Amino acid sequence: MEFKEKVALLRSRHAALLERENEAIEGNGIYKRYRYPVLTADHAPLEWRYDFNPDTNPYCMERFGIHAVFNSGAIKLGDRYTLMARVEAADRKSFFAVAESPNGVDHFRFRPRPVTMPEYGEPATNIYDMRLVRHEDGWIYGLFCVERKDLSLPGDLSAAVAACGIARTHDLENWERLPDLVSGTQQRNVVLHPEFVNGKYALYTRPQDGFIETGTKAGICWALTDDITRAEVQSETILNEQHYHTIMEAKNGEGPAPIKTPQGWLHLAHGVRSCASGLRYVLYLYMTDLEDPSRVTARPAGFFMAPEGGEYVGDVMNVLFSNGWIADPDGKLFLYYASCDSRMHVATSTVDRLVDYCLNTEPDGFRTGKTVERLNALIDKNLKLQ
Ligand code: M1P
Repeated sequence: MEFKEKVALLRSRHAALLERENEAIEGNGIYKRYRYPVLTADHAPLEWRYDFNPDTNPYCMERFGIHAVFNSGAIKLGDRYTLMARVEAADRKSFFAVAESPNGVDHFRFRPRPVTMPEYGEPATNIYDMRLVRHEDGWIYGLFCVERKDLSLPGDLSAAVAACGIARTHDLENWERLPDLVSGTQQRNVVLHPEFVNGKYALYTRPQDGFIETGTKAGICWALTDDITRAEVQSETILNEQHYHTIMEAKNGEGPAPIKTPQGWLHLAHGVRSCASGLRYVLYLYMTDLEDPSRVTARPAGFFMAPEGGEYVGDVMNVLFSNGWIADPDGKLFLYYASCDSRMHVATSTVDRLVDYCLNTEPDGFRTGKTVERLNALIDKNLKLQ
């Protein structure tokens, strides 16, 4: 095939993927999944992957491997549903790239270039999992994980340190990098609360004793900081803790920033447990008090979403992870989640439905007998209707 024909074929296949309409799948009444992922490595612009000069790339081969697109922050910018995707190159390095859609469920298209995130301090080995927050101070913040080699263990090639990077912007294009969060422990999954609390910036943190294990302060924590330009965790209180024989036995982490509802703050998080096939990541919801967001008011038992079908398969099997959702003014909710650190999906629902789910799902009783009691209560209720 001639070079020109090869390019034409690549372009038509890529256009067909970007133009493909998505289809909602009826589910459990709580949310609808969609047939196709909304963003994959194949959605990356062809100019990122090919050298289209026949003199320097006569075989028309890929010159830059894009491996995966996952764990995306989300925000509505004007009328565009906008994702801050974690794009992983074939060399395993992640970077951020913005993709936008007119309707939130398909036609996502990357902006022409990835984000060039300014460095802070020792340049990062890897950056990922941005949480986008429109804060009441007027800025859009991006909080993300910054990974650097653990220099205290020079003999261990995989030893790393995780910290929270902080940057702010108005357009997702031009970023002001602020100092990393100062914390006595490693941190991942740090999220900025969208409002001031007692005049301070409020953070959901996830302290960890090591790069993978969370250790002693086991759970999602709450911390206040006076100045986001010199953010520091001075004290952390546990907000949503891990628990034996639950979906968050091994660890958990806040998802995107919570959504304000009349009934309280609605939170999405991930829970992790160990099993024979490794770590299993599922999504769950909880709520906190409007006036005091450090107080949990609803804690539905179990997962809200777990991998299904093809979502089980990918780079890191058995993982659903979310760090982005968008609530429209009419209450429609777009929940963006990644499967297996490989690709991005959307599920739609409404804020009202998710609040209803939280307020009408009993908390975990931590014993099998309590689970059977819950089930019998529902059966009794239904039998009374007959
Ligand atoms: O591989 C699953 C996830 O593992 C980490 O999440 P956590 O810190 O909660 O264990 C992150 O590396 C995340 O990006 C990844 O999806």
